[in-house]
Amino acid sequence: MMTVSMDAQVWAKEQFGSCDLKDQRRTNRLVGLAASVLCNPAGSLPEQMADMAILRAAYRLFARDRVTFEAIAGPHWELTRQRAPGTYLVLDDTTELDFGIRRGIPGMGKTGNGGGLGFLLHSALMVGADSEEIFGLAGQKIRYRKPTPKKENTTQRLKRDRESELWGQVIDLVGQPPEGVRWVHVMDRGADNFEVYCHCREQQSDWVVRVTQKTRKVIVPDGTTMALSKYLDTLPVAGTYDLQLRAHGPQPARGHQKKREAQPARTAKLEVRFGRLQVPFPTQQSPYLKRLSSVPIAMWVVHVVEVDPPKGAEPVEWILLTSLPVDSFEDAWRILTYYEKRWLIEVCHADYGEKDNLYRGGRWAYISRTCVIEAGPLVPAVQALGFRRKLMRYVREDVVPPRAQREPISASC
Ligand SMILES: [Mn+2]
Repeated sequence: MMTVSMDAQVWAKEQFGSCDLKDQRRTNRLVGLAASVLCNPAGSLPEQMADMAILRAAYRLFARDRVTFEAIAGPHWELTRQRAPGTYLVLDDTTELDFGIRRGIPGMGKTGNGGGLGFLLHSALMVGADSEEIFGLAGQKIRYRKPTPKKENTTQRLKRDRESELWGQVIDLVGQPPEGVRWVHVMDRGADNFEVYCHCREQQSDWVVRVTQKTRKVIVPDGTTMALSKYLDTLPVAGTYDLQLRAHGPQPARGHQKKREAQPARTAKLEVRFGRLQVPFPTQQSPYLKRLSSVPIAMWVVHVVEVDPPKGAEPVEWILLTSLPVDSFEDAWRILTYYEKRWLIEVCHADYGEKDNLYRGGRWAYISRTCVIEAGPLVPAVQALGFRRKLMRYVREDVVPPRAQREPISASC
């Protein structure tokens, strides 16, 4: 029989003790379950539960109608959002959880290139702006991918519900910051979408977003409209810095990341530029945009690009759009440090990936099939909360993930 430490029980009570599952006994069971999960966050559910009776009880709990993803994780999101005055980063990202095609779990959607079954999980992880402190998840949303219609025009596409709306939905779920608090949503290329900026504004939140299309049209300070790449060419160099890049093997294309050839380690010389611009209101509008006033949104752009990359190497380049004013190299530098924090959400999601074998462990076949099915979205919710501590340990013990190797070694302006 494994023992659950007092510390884990205190934590579990704080995070899950106020979950409204319409029966206090269910909440108590959930608290006990979460404490066990926390003691072995990397294990599968059968490994985390002390014995078969407790494991069966866990699956029975998950099978209840009232026990939903939101009901379990909601109080934790709420706790995360209660912050003292200051600036916090909200790192948003989507990951896929694949439960395998052979398990035949009904209600799941296609994952990967269509070869898996599972769902998309979009998470908002709240971290310190000037520290590596992790406060927890501020909101999450699950989406089951549906087949997209084969023949449709832009108008039809904008009318139906789209996967890209996940960003805005989670921004709305995280909501407006409390008095004296500033939230900066830090998002990757998947979020470079006018609707995302509108959601941030509606929630009185700031953003840093990596640009997808260099060719996107922008309105420059003198009022002319041009391609973003053209505008970047006109900006003066504000400063330079060196970046140590690790060697890496060949990487296949994944998500919105392109295929990469193997590269030896190198020191990249980077130039930093910044400027003001406006992103024009789209000509093709979704029903959501039609409700808003059709004015452009003023932002700043920070451009970092490697000069003289070695032959055959893809130059390092980041183009970031932000609502935060950038008037100096120091301001641009701060925006870069915000974007560099994204490795935290990537590690968080990689952790879910390991959970692919949630129900392996050899014993899951003993459990009634329905229970396993119902538990699908719930187990990751519980695991996610245990994850916060694991991540804090990574930070404390200085376990450096690949992305953090991109630390600047010197800067000048
Ligand atoms: Mn992403």
